[in-house]
Order: sequence, then structure tokens, then C-alpha cells
Amino acid sequence: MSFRMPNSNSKLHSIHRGAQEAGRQELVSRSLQSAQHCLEDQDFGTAYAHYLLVLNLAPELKPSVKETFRFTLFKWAEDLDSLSRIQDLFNCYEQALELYPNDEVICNSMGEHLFRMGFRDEAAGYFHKAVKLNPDFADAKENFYRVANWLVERWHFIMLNDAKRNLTYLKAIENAVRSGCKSVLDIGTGTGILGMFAKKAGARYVYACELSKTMYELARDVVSANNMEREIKLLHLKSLDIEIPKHIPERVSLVVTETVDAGLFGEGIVESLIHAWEHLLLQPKPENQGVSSGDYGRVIPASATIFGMAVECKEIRRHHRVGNQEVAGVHLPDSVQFCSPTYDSAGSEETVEPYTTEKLSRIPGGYVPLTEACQVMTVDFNNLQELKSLAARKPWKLSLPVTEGGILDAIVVWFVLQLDDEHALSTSPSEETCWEQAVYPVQGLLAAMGKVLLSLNPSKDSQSMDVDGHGSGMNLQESQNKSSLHVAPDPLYVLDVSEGFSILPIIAGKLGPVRAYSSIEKEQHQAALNLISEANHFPKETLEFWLSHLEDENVVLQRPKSDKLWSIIILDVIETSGLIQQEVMEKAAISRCLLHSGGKIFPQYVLVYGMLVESESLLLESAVQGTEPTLGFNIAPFINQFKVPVRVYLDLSTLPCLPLSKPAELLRLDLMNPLLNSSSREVKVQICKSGKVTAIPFWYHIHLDEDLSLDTSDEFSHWKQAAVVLDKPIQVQVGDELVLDVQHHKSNISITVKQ
Ligand code: 44T
Repeated sequence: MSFRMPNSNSKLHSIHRGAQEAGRQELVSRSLQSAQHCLEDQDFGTAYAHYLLVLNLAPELKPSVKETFRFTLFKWAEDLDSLSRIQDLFNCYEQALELYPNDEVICNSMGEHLFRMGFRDEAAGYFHKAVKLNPDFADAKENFYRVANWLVERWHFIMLNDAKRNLTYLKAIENAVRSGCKSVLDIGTGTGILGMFAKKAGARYVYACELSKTMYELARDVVSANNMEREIKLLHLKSLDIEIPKHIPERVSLVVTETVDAGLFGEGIVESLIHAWEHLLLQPKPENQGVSSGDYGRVIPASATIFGMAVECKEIRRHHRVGNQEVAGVHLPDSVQFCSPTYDSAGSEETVEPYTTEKLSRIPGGYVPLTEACQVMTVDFNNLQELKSLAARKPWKLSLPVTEGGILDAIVVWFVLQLDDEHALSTSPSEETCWEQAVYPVQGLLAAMGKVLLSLNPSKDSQSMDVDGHGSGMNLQESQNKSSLHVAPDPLYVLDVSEGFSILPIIAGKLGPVRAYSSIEKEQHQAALNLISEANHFPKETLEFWLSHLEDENVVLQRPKSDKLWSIIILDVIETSGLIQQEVMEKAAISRCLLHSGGKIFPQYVLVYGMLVESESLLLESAVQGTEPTLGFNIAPFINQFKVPVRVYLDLSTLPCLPLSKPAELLRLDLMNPLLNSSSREVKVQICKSGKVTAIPFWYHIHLDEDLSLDTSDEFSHWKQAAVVLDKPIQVQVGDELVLDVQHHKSNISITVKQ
């Protein structure tokens, strides 16, 4: 039906409009009613559909319906989640965000669903948006801090704070531009810094590409804050997808890039440069030709030389292998291979990098070089043929003469990046460098060689290690004897809810009549636990895998028969990163309801310790320090939006820092008795040395019971530490007393200094 006739029947038109309006209102109010009925009946899907209709017909109701709409969305999303209707779930959130694009609660919740599904980058984007919309929204902040490192990795801060690196790049770019390079492409521009250097050096045309959406948007802000938005063309593209003339009008005379990781090649520099030489760069300058380089293409960095060295290093060893045959009385059979994914990467299908990274100069316990540093290879980035043959190259052999007997734990690799004939950067462990080195833990044949090396120096025997750090301190027998638990005729029912792999159920089973339940999920881990339990003659029926009993997540911690309760529930309270496990307090609350009388949660309580320190390096790793390190360019306020207040995976034992106070107890988290917990506390700290407080490292004493505890700052624990990095350093004098405000919200701790 169409009444859209010009002029003539405007009366008819308005009558129609009136009728339309009445119809709309009728439909809106009926849909609202239906939605409410559906909510009462817990039919969230239909309620949600009704609200969508209401809000599309009557956008003016958005503010008043918001609360109920959110509630309905979240309930319906829960239902969809448990029905595994994931696509529908995300569709609902997208519809909801179309209606309420600036609702931080919906954004945050979308992020949580994405995070649970493993879409971490996408989740991080939503958490960031939620925090931007409401900087005081505690849940979103906590979520954002946990994932901010995925959006903008920590090395961005380190790199931008490295004035020497910045200046070296600037000079090399200046030389190139002065010698005639007019058009420049910055591959992997990050914040846009090398592109801005090129412009400052006088390049006529500057293009810069960046594949990460977050970094591209950041670069846009940075470039316009430096008034270069008309001078630098930013492309949100992977360099391999750049086309001429679609994105760039013609081939460029200079490519600048620092797309290198600790192993040099991990960011795909060889592939990017092969593509650049074939499609984006002018032809290379033929040898022995004139001076001007403007008509030819070239690359900064010009080349790289890779070095390698064999080392003995206990810290690396214990991160990649389990060296001992027995843990707390449990025998570990040879049939089970314990090793890290990196260590095992050669044989695995997944694309795990064959190396980890480590700042060797700061590795706890240090390292012993077993060979001299040897040149492994050189790459000429200005030679297309060489780059191509490198990409197709098969592994080759290299012999390193042993200069010192010891255990071969790893090959450590670093490189010198030759920007041009005059300028170079090195990532060598012996140099004052901010870079980490690549660590290839030895395996297979090399491990055999390790034994040979060992025989050269038999005094150094292999050190015994923990499987997961729980092993060493825990002695169930002792705590059992003290309690009345062991007189019960029933077996003890033990539930281990540790994250990842844990042999605690078997340790428990070795100590007496126990029915042990493991919540290990991975099939391969379950198989390993079964092998260990067999090797220890552990009766088969005493070990069960808890999660295979479960369909419904809500009963995650309940025993099969509801009249039976648990004797012991083991919780993982502290992450290796040094943070408190997410949702552990909630898990403890559920656990308390599922214990029979006299039953216990392990650990019973956790004490948080902290101290005040002055540490320049912690500052440099967490935020860009003004415009000085970035040679006057205004970058800090933009990238610093992604700084997080807590630095994780810290090695306190090797952190270059000056302690300004003694360790102090900051907080008590009681898992057995929640009444003893407080969400906020003031702690007085005595200053014992004058200086500038820049950070507050913290760690935990995990009290399994009154007598047994584990210290997560212990040299041999598997735990790392965390530190709050202050926004503004505070000058203190010996004898001063500072008051710390310690807040505890869910699994997040915040520590601030009261001024
Ligand atoms: N390097 C540290 C850190 N990208 C890794 O998205 C390592 C620096 C370091 N963009 C010396 C030694 C070290 N096209 O934002 C990232 C990344 C982006 C691309 C467009 C491409 N083909 C790529 C490839 C990467 O580039 C940025 C930097 S790469 C990561 C650097 C010891 N100097």
C-alpha cells in the first residue's frame, strides 16, 4: 500500500500517519508486555526478540528499557552458550551493540564471551572499548589489564624508550634520504615512528603499513598529533597485500622495517622483503654504479648477522624438562615424557615457535657459556636471490667447539642488525641491550650430546626439579595426622581443581585410603596421569577424571551423589604469572559448601607480601617516558593508553632495583573463612632507604595449613612475581612512613600509595 503521492492528498497522508502511529504504539506496548511475561517464564529467547522489536520500533524507549534489556541479553546468551549456539550468541551481541553502541556493560560482556571462546585479540578490543567508555568500570578494567598485552605488546614500550635505537634508525634513514631516496615505505610501522623519521629526514612521499588494527588506529592518532596526517599515508594492511597503484602510486626507493623478533625471522621479514623487492621497490642498484640512489631501491636494515652459543642454564632446563624420577613419593615412569611445547615443537603438528625468549643477562641463577659465540649466518636484505634461497633453505649443520664442560641446556641466538654501512644495533646478551635473546632448548640428538658434555665435567650433576611446584612443600601425611580426618572409616574424597597438569591426586592417593578426582581436561594429560598411577600401583578405581562426569558447568564442583561431600578440595590460587587466579574466590565459596565437616580447602589461606622499590627498568617496560626517548615525537600519551598497572612474569631475584622498604604483609585471602577477608586495607610501610618509589613488587605465602606454606618468591618455585608500577614515582627519605591503600576486588589486587 503506497500513499506517497505528492501534495494532493496531504490530509489523507496525515490521517494515515496518525493511524500508523497508533498502530506502532499498540505494537510496542503489546511487545513490551509479552517480553515481561516471557521474562517471568524464564523464556529469555522470546523475551529478547520482543525487546528487539520494541527498541527498533520505539528507539525513544532505549534509556528506560536498557537495564532490563541487558539482563535479558545476558540470560539469553547464557542459554545460547550452554546450547553451544555460539554463532547465535554473537549475533545477539552484535544486534545489542547496534542498539546500544556505547554501552560499556554489553561491550565488556561481549569481550568475556569472546575471551572464553579463545578470541583473545577481539576480546581485548571490546574490553578496551568498555574501559574507554567508562574508566571507572572495575570489571572491564580488570579484564582489560589481563589482555592489554595482547593488543599492544610490552616490547613496544621498551623499543620506544630505547633512545639509542631510535637515534640509530633516524640517522640511517637521514643518510638514505639525503643520498636521494625520495619515497619511503615503512613496513610494520607500529606507532608510525620510522615513517615520521623518514618525513623528518625530508622524504617526499612516505607510506606506512601496519597489519594490527589496534596499532594502525594508534598510528593514525600519533601521526595526526604530530601534524603529519597529510604527509604520511597509513595503510591498514599486511605489506604482502599492498598493490601498486591501488594503495601506493608507484614503486618506492626505500623500505624501512624493524619487523624482527628475538629470533630475527619470526615476524616474517624474509617473506615481506621478497614480496617488497618483487612488487614494491625500485630495482636494486647495480654494483659499481654512480652515487645517486634515488632511482634504485634499497632496504634498511641492509643486512643481519646471526650469532649462536651453547649454554648450561638451570633455569632454562627446569622450564623445559622434568629432570627427576620422583615427586613427593610418586614415581614418574619413563613412559611419560614431560617437556614444554617449545622443547617438543620439532615433533608436534602445531606451529609452536622452536624458541622462547629470555633476557639472558637477567636469567635467575645465571648461565655458563659452553662454547664461544659463533657466527651462524648472514642475510643480505638487499639481495632478492639470497632472500629467496634462504626461504627455501634446508637445515644445515654447524659445529661449535666446546670451551667449557657442562650440561648442554640450550642454544642461545642473537643478531646484529646492520642498518647501513655506518649504523648497527645488536641484541647480544653481553651488550647493554634492552632486547631478549632467542633460546632453543636442546632436544633429541643434541640432548645426547649434552650427556657427552656432562661427562667432561662429572662434578656437575643434574638438579632435581618440581613437576608443577606444588610437589615440594606439600605433605598431606603431616596435616592428616593432626586433623581428625584419618579416623573416618570412609576413604577421603579429594578433588583437585588445579589448572593444567597436576599429579596431586596421586600424591594424595599414596598417603592413605583416598578416592581422588582430577579435573584435568586434556586427553593426553589424562593418559599421562593414568600411566603414572599405574606405575605407582595405584588402584585404578581410586582415580577418576572429574570433568568427564560433567555435562553442566554449574555442578562443576559437586560430587556425584549429593549426600556425599568432599574431604579435601585443592585449588590453584596463584598463576605462574604472579597474579591471583581468576574466579578463585568464587570457586572457594562454592568449595566451602561442598566440604563435609572437618573438610579442608587447600590452601587454607594466602598472604600477599609486597615491598617498595626504585626500578628504572620496570618503568621503561611499562610506559613511554615522555617525548625525549622518542626524539621529540609525541607518542607517549597514545601508546600509554595501553599501559597496565601491573607487570607480570617478573623475576624479582634478578630485577635491577633498589629496595626502599622491608617486605610487608599487604593482604590476607582466606579461602576457608571468608569473614576474615576485607576488601580494602591500609598498610603502613617504613622507608629504610632514600630514593624514588617507582614500583611495588608483590608475591604470596600460600598456607596449605597452619604449619605448611609455600613462598612464591622462592628461587626454585615455578612462580614468577608481579609488580604494581606507579603512575608517578614518589620521592622518599629514610625514616618516612608511607601508607598503602590495598584494595581487593574479585581476583584483582590494586595497591596505591596514600599521599
Ligand atoms: N621486535 C623487538 C619486536 N608487522 C617484534 O603488527 C627483538 C626490535 C626487536 N605489518 C631489535 C630486536 C628486537 N606488514 O606492529 C607490529 C606488527 C607489524 C607488519 C605489516 C607486515 N608484513 C608486518 C609484519 C609485522 O609490525 C610491527 C612490528 S613487528 C614486531 C616486532 C629482539 N629490534
